Amino acid sequence: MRKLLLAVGLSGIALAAPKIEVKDAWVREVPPVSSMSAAYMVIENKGDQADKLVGASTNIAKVVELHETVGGKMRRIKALEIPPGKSVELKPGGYHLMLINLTEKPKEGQKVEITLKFEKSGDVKVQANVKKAEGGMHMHEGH
Ligand SMILES: [Cu+2]
Repeated sequence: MRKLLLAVGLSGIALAAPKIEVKDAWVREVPPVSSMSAAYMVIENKGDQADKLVGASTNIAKVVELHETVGGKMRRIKALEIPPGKSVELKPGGYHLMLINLTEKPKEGQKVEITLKFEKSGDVKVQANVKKAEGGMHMHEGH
């Protein structure tokens, strides 16, 4: 009986895992005077266990923060949960990655490398296309 329980327990651990896939990643083109930009994407968890986005880095900015926009204002969040079987969209007016202290200004047509850090899945690298976005964003609120 004890052996059976152990086997069931182990297979349960082996099966429950997040499976992260990222698509449609893009970075906002910004005017040369801007020191900040933002990155957006769709993060899908095809696994059967939740994961959390806990941080990110990029080759064009010194600091990347996770932000959410609430009532037109941005605020920093520590982590973004990606539930199993669900997609979480990072988009203008919602969740986004804030690229702070740009070392290079993203230009339309360029590709930017972003490394996402997940609590369970570890590092996930994505290539983001730089695009022009319509409308302004409240770049400096909350900073
Ligand atoms: Cu922000």
